[in-house]
Amino acid sequence: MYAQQVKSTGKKVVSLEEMSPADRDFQERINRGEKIEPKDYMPAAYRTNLIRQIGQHAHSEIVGQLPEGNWITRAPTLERKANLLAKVQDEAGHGLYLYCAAETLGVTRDEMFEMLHEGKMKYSSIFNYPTLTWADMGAVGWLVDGAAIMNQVPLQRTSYGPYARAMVRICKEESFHQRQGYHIMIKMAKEGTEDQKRMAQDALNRFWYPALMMFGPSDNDSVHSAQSMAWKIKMNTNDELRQKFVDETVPQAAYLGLTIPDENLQWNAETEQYDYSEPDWNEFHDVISGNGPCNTERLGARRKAWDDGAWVREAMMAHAEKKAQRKAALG
Ligand code: BYC
Repeated sequence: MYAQQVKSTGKKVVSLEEMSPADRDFQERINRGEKIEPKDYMPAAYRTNLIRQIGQHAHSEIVGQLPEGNWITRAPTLERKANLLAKVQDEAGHGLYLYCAAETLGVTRDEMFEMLHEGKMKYSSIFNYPTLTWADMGAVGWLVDGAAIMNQVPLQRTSYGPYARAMVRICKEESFHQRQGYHIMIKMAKEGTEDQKRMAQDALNRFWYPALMMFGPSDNDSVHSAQSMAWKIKMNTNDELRQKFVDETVPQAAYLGLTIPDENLQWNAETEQYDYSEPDWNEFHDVISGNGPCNTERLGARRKAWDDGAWVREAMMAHAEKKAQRKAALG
């Protein structure tokens, strides 16, 4: 289904001496911490790489609505329903800010949707896992939004102005998302019945490794990290952020009285970090190649939404055209 899998770009990061004068000026601006704005000069590969990352990020937000949307009608209380509804709406908003940021680079939203629907652009692997119980809404908020924040807070300092600014608001909202998820976990794992505790542990068992995979392949296998970090499109490596996530999440699991499903997890006094088991990278490759548990369903839902919305897009275009004609006729 996905045309692109993890593969090497085969390109090395070019040194300042090897760059053209324009590219050197550009790199020096980045090194000084200046923001790059849409009309500024940028190397073609910087533009392409940003469209790839921002576009995939936008798709992740939109596809990310699906596993949670599934639970809105089944939330246990009116308050939980309102919170979940607000979270899912926020994710639509995040997608829109990000599509707008990508559009400033010269790609249209229709083109990005087409690439998503044709499997030429990815979305986060995490959304190809099913949400089986209400406890999964807790685990998704706690772990998935927790991982998203860990990755996105540094992106507020990314070199491309429109992307950095979009991330500021997104991060504020993600923080609410993480807390609503953790609160569900507190209710179920600490204050709930035995059945609810079991459900919370089961959700943690199923979402732990997929959450670790959200940070991308290990640094040795990351195709884009070196260049993206030189351009400050990425501020940290995949492994750095994954480690930070583990270190912050382990005490949270302990507070909940839940066990992280990793026998090798232990504090390392020397590195002052937790040692942990890596996710199954074969599974990661399967999922991003289109063979995860829900890939067909998720992409099918997005394609259907696009097709079902065709009449709305046509009606809006016809209305805009009529309005323009009327304005022209009035002189
Ligand atoms: N899933 O060279 P690498 C969220 C791909 S959700 C799928 O390390 P990069 C949220 C990667 O695209 C989180 N594919 O890549 C929404 C590349 O393939 P292509 C979304 C993945 O870009 C709703 C290949 O593997 N967040 O926010 O340097 C509710 C090689 O990887 C994944 C963002 O998108 C994956 N997990 O690093 C709740 C943040 N990992 O493109 C939460 C912005 C890797 O060459 N993005 N791949 O075909 C990033 O920070 C980076 O793009 C990544 C990957 C860290 C994700």
